[in-house]
Amino acid sequence: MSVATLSAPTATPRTSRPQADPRLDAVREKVERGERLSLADGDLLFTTRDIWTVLELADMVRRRLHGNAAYYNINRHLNYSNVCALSCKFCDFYAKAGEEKAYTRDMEYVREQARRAVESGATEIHSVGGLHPTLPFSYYTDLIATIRDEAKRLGSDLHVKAFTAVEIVHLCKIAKVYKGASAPGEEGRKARREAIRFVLSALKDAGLGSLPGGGAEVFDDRVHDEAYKGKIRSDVWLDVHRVAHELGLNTNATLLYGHIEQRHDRLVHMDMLRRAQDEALARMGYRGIRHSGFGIREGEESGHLGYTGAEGGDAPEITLTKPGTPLPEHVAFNPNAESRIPNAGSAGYYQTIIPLPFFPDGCDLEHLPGPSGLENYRTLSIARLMLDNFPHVKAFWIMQTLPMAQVMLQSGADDIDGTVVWYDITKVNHGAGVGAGNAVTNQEVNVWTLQKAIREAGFEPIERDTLYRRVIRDGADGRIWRV
Ligand code: V47
Repeated sequence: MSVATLSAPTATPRTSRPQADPRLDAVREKVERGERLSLADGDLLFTTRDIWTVLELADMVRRRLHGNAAYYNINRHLNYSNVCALSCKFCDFYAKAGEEKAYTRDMEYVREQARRAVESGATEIHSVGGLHPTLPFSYYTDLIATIRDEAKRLGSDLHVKAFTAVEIVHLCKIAKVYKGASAPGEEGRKARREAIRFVLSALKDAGLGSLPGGGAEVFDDRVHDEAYKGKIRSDVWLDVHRVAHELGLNTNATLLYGHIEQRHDRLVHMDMLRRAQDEALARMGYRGIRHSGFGIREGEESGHLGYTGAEGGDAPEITLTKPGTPLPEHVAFNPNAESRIPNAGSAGYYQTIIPLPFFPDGCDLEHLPGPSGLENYRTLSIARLMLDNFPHVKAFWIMQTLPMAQVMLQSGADDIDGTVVWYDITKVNHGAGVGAGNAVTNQEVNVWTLQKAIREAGFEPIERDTLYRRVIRDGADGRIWRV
């Protein structure tokens, strides 16, 4: 048999797997056309036994957006304090002041971490903590300024991605600017946004570069009241990110799943995020269409978008998954490249969705099993399919594990986060290895391991900075970098 005969495409029959679900054909057509999926489509993707098609469709979208690239970064997590006024049921991180495990880092410690980060070639410090009841507002601006200053002193730069939306609202209270924010209706909302703007502006002046995606959990009031009562609700979380975008800061978003929420709650969460992103992209100058269809319809103005999660307004849909649609980061740093997107770079947006599987160990919901591996694959793939206007999907390897993250790169994810080093929020049990059976926070992998994992999964590893710009390393030891 000749080689030509071997490779010649014949009638290309579609593989018929035993579980193939013909109900997914309509979803496939929408994905192929780049059309926005409905919540009903999402329900089907969650309940079908044809998991392979779910993964395959997510891979199709992922490759359309990112081709063969898979991103990682060199970063360091810095948890500045675990002391927290809240006691969320899913959380094993928090401590009460005076408890043995409670800690709060001083500026000397912060400076030392920044120095180590620079020495390891890091481009980012990701810093979050509990809602500390007594630290003054100046602690938080000092924390950012100290990191930035130390990096500068060492002739380098560190992007500071810090404070979840929950912490930002706490800082509004610490800074005593949140009065009036609990007033009902528009008056309260206005006061809240002003308070958030005050705090974010001060943090930005100190050197804050972006907001991480934490604290979102699941945007559902029942789940909120049962598992994290006392935390901000979805409307406030979305408001913090909205104001950050207005100030030109990019942000991320998370979804904490696999505890007491329903699968449909995850879809509603995704829908609220993509509608908030419709708004953010419109602010940048992307134009969208109303309701069905996709992409940029020539001549149609996005106009004013009233939507926020709480107001339930009606923003035009803006998807990024149509072939040829430029990703925000591709125009944000090159404003001349795309005159169609006039405010790119001056307004922020959601960069990545990070589905976080619930870890039961040690928390008040410890009796729950946590999500299975298959559920993790499915949820991440569905996030890729539903969030058609999020440029990136991160398989946070710390929580997903590196082997699972490799498969996720083939089924929706394009990013696996970074070298991390210390991570205190969820710990790992290394059995007989590092930590000798105890849960530990030192969860570092080196760059070589990350690159190898990506290559093994069939992708080209691309080092990115926090804003998804390609990092170029100069010098013999590779510690000097630029974008
Ligand atoms: O908000 C807490 C979650 C989040 C548990 O923006 C838990 O790039 C699972 O937001 N089981 C913090 N999850 C982490 C986070 C994050 C991580 C990596 C990258 C980025 C980014 C953001 O961790 C919290 C909460 O949702 N969390 N406890 C738990 N037991």
